[in-house]
Amino acid sequence: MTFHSMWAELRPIGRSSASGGYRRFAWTGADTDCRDWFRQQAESRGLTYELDRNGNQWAWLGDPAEGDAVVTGSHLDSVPDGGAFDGPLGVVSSFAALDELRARGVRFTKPLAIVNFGDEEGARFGLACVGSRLAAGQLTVEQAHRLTDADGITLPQAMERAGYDPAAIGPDPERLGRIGAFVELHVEQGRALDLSGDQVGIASAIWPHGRWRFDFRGEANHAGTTRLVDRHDPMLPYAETVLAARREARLAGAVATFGKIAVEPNGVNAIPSLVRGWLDSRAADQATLDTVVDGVERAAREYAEAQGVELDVVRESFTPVVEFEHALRDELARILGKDRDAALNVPVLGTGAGHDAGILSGTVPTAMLFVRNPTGVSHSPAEHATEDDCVAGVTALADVLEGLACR
Ligand code: HGY
Ligand code: MN
Ligand code: MN
Ligand code: MN
Repeated sequence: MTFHSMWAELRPIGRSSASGGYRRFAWTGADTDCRDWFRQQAESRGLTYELDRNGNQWAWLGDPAEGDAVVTGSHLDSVPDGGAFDGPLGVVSSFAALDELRARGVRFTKPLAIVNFGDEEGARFGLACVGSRLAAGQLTVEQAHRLTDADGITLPQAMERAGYDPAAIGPDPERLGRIGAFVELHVEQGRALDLSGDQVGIASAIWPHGRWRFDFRGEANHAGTTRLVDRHDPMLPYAETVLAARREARLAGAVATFGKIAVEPNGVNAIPSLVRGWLDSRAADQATLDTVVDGVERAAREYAEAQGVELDVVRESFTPVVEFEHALRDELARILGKDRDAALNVPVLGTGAGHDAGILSGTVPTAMLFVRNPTGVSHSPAEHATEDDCVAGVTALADVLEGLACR
């Protein structure tokens, strides 16, 4: 099966006909359809299909018990109205790269696996990389059981409703211990490759990033009869805090986004009692990230006080900086740079986007390959990569897998 035909098969799953964006949220019907697609791709290639205790899917060539496996893959879930490439490009490219290696007639000297990590985006339960965090022991079972979606459904309930047994979720050190290297191919979520004119690049690091919830509690009242001077309207300090986040990020050379809001009672003619806003902030280093978030919180408290509004700030998730292991990263550069002049000019680039590879990097040697995204747009239906660049990514991934698993 070619990259193109696999892509055509997967593409319609969970896609909105209105926007062209995706709604592949963890343990929903669209997620289950993607998982069925993954299993069908695995079994049609004679790979050994496995579902691990945390709902991550694995397709094995060779015996995992041998250890030192070379693993590739990514995720199939999406953000609300997300793009087609973020996640799925890595999974489809993994199967296509395996097909290419088989066509080359290579002899594998190590076990090889393709993985689909569950719930990478955290769109439903609010925490990114749930499947890989559970496996790596970075999310406890108790924390996982407390994850709840907007309808009050917990993660275990959602897993059960989707036909998965949540009883066994938890750390999977034995499985991760069998992995010698994990390489994730991902569409670039930025324009570095477009600007450098390269089709494929290698990741150097993932910026530290986190999510903070700002709860502004005011006083519900009638929008038509309450004098301005008598109001304790939480929408005002929230709005001023959004502007403060942009200001702090710009000053620090970082990024900060209020992309999600919940208002109670959320009535056109009612002054809100509660405005809940989520801040996503990321910076090239920890000190800068701290400066931005502290600055936003300080400003928010001043604005809230000025309106007689209470404020609670809760850090909901955080991922420290990930410096990908230099040895594996340089091995990829050597493999990919073989046809280039001595100065390996395969671009090496940092990213502000989080990935399962970042979660695993504390446990397993990990590396990432990026495929050019001509506009850099991601987490949007407009996300795009040309088929030519995608196929170049498949070839690069096949080269890397051959270099790592067929020595
Ligand atoms: O949020 C992220 O950076 C990733 O796409 N989950
Ligand atoms: Mn994403
Ligand atoms: Mn992703
Ligand atoms: Mn009324």
